[in-house]
Amino acid sequence: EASAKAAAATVDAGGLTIFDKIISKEIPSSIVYEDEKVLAFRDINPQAPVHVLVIPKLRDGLTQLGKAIPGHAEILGHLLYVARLVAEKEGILDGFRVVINNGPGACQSVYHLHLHVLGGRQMKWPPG
Ligand code: DGP
Repeated sequence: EASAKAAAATVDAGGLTIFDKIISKEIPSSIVYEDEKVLAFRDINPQAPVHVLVIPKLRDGLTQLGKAIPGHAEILGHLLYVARLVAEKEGILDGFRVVINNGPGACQSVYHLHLHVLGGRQMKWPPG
């Protein structure tokens, strides 16, 4: 399953992704938080009782964290702060994890930067 996902993971093609349709609301999602710069919505395939994705509305070349440049620092900081707001809203401030999968080697499947906010159960370490 995991290796199939890694094999199927597209390389960064730079084109539109499913998240563009979620941002435009063409595809419905369960929105947890939204402001002018970011959207947070529940993952369709949750890996924990709380599993929320936080994404920038404007991808701006930020298909993955490894492509970040100095001009992305502000939105990267905002995304991380919103992860904390989501954790508070979801009642998991005492135990949550923020994950960014970068590239095929980390099973990234959608090439629009996203933070996973996970919690609501005991998280194990090391992660898989
Ligand atoms: P990653 O493997 O880090 O690229 O995570 C991509 C996540 O996106 C994955 O956990 C499933 C989620 N996802 C993919 N398509 C959709 C969708 O259409 N709706 C929602 N809510 N989540 C999606």
